[in-house]
Amino acid sequence: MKQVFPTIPDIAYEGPDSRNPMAFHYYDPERKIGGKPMKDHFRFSMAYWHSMNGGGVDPFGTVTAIRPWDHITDPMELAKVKMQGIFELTTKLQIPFFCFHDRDIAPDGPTLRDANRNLDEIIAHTKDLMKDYPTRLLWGTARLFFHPRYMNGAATSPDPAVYAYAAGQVKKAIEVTKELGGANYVFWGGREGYETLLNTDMQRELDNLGFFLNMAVDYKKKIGFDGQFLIEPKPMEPTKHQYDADSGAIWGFLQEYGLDKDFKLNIETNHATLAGHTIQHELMYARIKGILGSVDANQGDTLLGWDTDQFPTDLYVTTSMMYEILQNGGLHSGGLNFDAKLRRPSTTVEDLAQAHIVGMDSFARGLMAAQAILDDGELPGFVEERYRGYRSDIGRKIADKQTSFADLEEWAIDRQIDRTDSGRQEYLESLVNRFL
Ligand code: XLS
Ligand code: NI
Ligand code: NI
Repeated sequence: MKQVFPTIPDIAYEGPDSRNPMAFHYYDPERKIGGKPMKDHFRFSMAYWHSMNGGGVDPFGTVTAIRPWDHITDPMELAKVKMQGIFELTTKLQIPFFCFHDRDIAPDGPTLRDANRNLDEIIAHTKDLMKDYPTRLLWGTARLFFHPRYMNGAATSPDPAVYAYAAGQVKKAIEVTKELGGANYVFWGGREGYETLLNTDMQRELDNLGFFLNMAVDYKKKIGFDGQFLIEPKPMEPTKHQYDADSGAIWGFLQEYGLDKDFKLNIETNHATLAGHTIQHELMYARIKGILGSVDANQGDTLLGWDTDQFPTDLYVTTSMMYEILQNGGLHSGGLNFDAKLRRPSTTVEDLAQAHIVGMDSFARGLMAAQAILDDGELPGFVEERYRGYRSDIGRKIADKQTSFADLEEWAIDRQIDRTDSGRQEYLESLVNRFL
């Protein structure tokens, strides 16, 4: 088979002293950290939409990227070459998974039937590629935000015709995800929110969304798709407000609509930033509620207020992420999907490979640091000790819920209760820095 990226070599681990930009310096797939090979901690994935499409487009300018398929004009041929491209590039980079939206990978059509026919042709091609390459599907999803029909939302559209179309589109996307052996299926509510409350019936939109997701669960069970359903929080962009704003908002929503057993979360670093949280906050919240499913790994820019989807390079952030993921016992069916794109002036396929390399190396360093912090034990021990009061006496009663306002008042009324122990934040920050 003719290669799509003939200039990209197979990328291997060469160690921290190597100056080869086409090698891993920290990511050593088989090396065991905490008793588990690095590759199993991460389950890295490449995002089709950023790496094969996109190409540097922003609201002010068109494509800048130079790609081997630039001369191809036939949409089906183009789709097939790009699909081979992602299989080839992931294999060379030792990335075991990819992710896609239905309309990323195959041309749309005037009706859903036409679009489905195009999709089927590409799915057949993808199944053939799976025989030649080791790459597998981490998750599929439906693009419910691009076409003009979705300008007012999909499952929260005021127009039932759009709602019906979206249901049909998601049904098909779940089917093809199952056909490709996808480990998960993602719902990102790209326009499930509002631009203004002046025209919005919020209760109806939330109910419609809850029903939509319940129908998806029914259909998943009906066809026997055993992948994990995931919802991806994001507070805004493209709309002013999205209902799946953050982990906490989704947890409440899932419980109200009886969906909490059927969904976990796909948490994205830059979306946490937009929600005014750290990514560690979002991961920790999901972890303690038992709904940490998968991660869209990228990073934002603190000086830019939008979803810049940059490749992750911040070691402090990757360390905090792996600290949560390790305490979650790993990502299970999930993985670390590079939902990340090159900066507009980074135009070459070498840039694309090197962006993934630095992302993988950054997570390798984050993993090693996080495991060392856990092994050292002082940081988790500090947190444990901070709450020691709840192990005995009145604290024990509170922890066991064996008390009342009257009891607590009686206990407290004649004591002089003053400030508590120091939180020691600065010392703990120095402690973390020791492991970076
Ligand atoms: C956009 C989202 C999107 C989802 C998949 O901000 O991150 O790419 O991951 O629909
Ligand atoms: Ni994402
Ligand atoms: Ni995003």
